Amino acid sequence: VLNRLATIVRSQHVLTEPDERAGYEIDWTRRYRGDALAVVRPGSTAEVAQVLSVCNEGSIAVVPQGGNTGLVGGSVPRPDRAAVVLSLARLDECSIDAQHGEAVVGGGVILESFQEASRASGWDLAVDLAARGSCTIGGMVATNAGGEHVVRYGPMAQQLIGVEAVLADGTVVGHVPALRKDNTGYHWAGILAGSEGTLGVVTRAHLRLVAVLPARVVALLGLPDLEAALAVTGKLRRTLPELNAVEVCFADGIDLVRSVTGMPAPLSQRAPVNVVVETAGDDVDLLVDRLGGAVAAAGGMLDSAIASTEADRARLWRYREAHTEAISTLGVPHKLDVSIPFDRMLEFERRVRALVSDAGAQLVLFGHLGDGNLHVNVLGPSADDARIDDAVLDLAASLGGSISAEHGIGIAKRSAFARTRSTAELDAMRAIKRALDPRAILNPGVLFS
Ligand code: FAD
Ligand code: 2HG
Ligand code: ZN
Repeated sequence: VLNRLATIVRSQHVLTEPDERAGYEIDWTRRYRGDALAVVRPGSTAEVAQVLSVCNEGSIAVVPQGGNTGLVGGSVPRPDRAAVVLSLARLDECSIDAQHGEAVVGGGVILESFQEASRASGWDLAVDLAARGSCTIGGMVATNAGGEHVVRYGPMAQQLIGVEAVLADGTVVGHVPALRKDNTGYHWAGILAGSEGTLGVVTRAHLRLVAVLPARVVALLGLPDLEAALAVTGKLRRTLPELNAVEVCFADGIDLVRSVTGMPAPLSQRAPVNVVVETAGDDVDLLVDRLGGAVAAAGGMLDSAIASTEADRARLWRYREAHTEAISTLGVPHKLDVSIPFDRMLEFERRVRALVSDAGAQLVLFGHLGDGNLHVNVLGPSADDARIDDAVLDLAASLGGSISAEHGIGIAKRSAFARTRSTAELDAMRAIKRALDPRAILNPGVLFS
């Protein structure tokens, strides 16, 4: 099989030596790891199709991998089943339609490279996240990535005009370029967004872009507690249509980021809760006035800082964006990305703190407050001890929340899947999986055991 794969992609793109494979076999968190039979790096949709056809014939498991920044263990082989890692990094072509604000982008294009190209032509992808230097457009489609601007523009699924993908047997589906309006049967983009590499390999995406907004303003608000932060968030959402992000982090998280980065304190006093707010529009002075006015009118702040230059904005964002990397310096975190209804958020915060403290573990909480999405990071329990994961996900589900807001199920959360999806829904999902991948070669073990 490896010889046949080498004929398709050329032998230099079939990596079999342990040191060549190593980086593809362990995930970003270092919690998940498995052996790859080989890493195969196709350079076109046709090559992906031929590779899958060969693997399907031999019932060989295939793990699609983009930037390997996923946080639920879905992008690396499972310990119980060796697999071919299909790296899509070479699918790096991109064409931008600067007149109409659309782009056809290869699945392996790195978000940051795409941002540079599209911004130079006056357009931007509405989804942005701190892993931008490594995550790929294909991975973002496959995980339906959320990120920092969901509050304004929605997640990746909402940016898709069309998707081209290769099914398990090598069949290519989806029209790319696609049409803005096309109601002819099932929408492949909708089916593939969030499918986590279990239904098809995303080879190209046709993206809807948004106009670059030349002016941006960021504020960091220091608040006494989460209740005050939620109250301010509601007021800002009502009064500022230009609201681009509403993110939250807590004093201990800021302390950790400061200890890792050496950054100074962001505000004159250490605030228990910190909210990062961004607005974007045409006129920076107007944005400063409007955000400043809205913050003053909202009240309840211990202190605040506002930034309009690029360097100052980046500095305020860093207190929030550096959380993930800073947490990893403390050990291998248990990452639980949950959505909570706004009216249960305070109860969730109180109970999750008690849960983690009772387990003798360390909690770092932060997230996308405007979307009701909290990132619960727990340090202490060993990587294979899932008790704290189960307890936190149970709590989220019992409050009407979701066990995954934006990172997906992967292998990390499959045992909790049934907590928020009915048996009928799971059966329907399995039926779709069986129809498109009858030999279960695509990312087996992800979503379903
Ligand atoms: P990978 O990690 O390679 O793969 C992720 C999943 O998609 C796997 O199941 C894989 O099999 C599948 N896959 C990858 N490429 C393809 C393809 N072409 N076709 C089919 N399946 C494929 N996520 C958010 O939603 N919001 C955030 O704000 C956010 N911030 C992050 C910040 C940091 C510092 C880090 C490390 C991660 C963050 N993430 C965030 C998680 C991660 O970046 C996203 O899930 C991202 O979309 C993964 O892209 P990737 O190319 O790295 O995919
Ligand atoms: C973010 O919002 C990412 O920064 C990562 O989704 C979350 O590290 C995490 O738990
Ligand atoms: Zn996030």
